[in-house]
Amino acid sequence: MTTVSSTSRFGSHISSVTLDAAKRKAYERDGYVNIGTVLTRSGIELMQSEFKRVWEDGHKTYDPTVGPLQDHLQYMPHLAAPAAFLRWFYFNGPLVDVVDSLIGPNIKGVGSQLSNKQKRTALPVAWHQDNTYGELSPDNAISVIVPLVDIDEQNGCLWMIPGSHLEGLVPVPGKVTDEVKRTRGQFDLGVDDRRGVPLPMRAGEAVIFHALTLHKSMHNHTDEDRLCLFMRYADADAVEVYNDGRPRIGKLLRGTSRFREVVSAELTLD
Ligand SMILES: O=C(O)CCC(=O)C(=O)O
Repeated sequence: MTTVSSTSRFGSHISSVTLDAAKRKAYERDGYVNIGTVLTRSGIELMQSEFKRVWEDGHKTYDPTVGPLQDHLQYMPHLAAPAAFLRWFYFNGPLVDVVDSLIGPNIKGVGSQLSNKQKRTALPVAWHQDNTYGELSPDNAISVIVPLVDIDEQNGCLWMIPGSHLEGLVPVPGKVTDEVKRTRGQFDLGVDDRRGVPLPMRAGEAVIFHALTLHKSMHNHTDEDRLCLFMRYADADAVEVYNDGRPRIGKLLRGTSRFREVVSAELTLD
């Protein structure tokens, strides 16, 4: 069992989470589990305001004709000055201990995004595994989504296929190059839609899911933007399969790495 608490300057904005035996079992069985509330009300509000500021800054040249991967996902700019809580939460927040207890003790941050499924958008994100895009090895990386508003089927919550992480990587029809991501962005993996279950969540909760868990999200039919944080953590030695096995560069959050470039990555970021 892992219990997390914080006495940092952001302590009043986060909630302790416990990965008890039941949640661990659910994660191992289903490939995902809602671990409960990680942001307090004040934390949600602070995060929403940082999210919106960074989002607006990054979308000055917003192009609604691009695919959903560009339309509603924006790489989280760790370096963005006005996003101190966002950055702290990703690097030092309660999720790091949870990940540590599942894949630790050596962990790095390997990607983070702001996910804004904008009001009345007609752009779903198709079934995929997070290892579909940018495959990492070992394949035990953990993705986390924290909604900053309540999410359900009306505004485009996640859908999951329980147990799909046990079935391996679904082959994609072609190489996932940056150009493919930019132009088509998504693949039809031939997934049986009937296996999917919706995952409604309350603002401030966190769902963790495995790199091989099939998931998707549908339209936002409401008049409010659907804001979620997306964060991904991996073993500190994880390498990029699609890139000749080179190490994925990301900030070392726990333990050590055999790759010097990981040990020295983003050292100045708190
Ligand atoms: O934000 C969403 O709706 C889905 C995001 C997602 O599936 C992902 O980033 O892997």
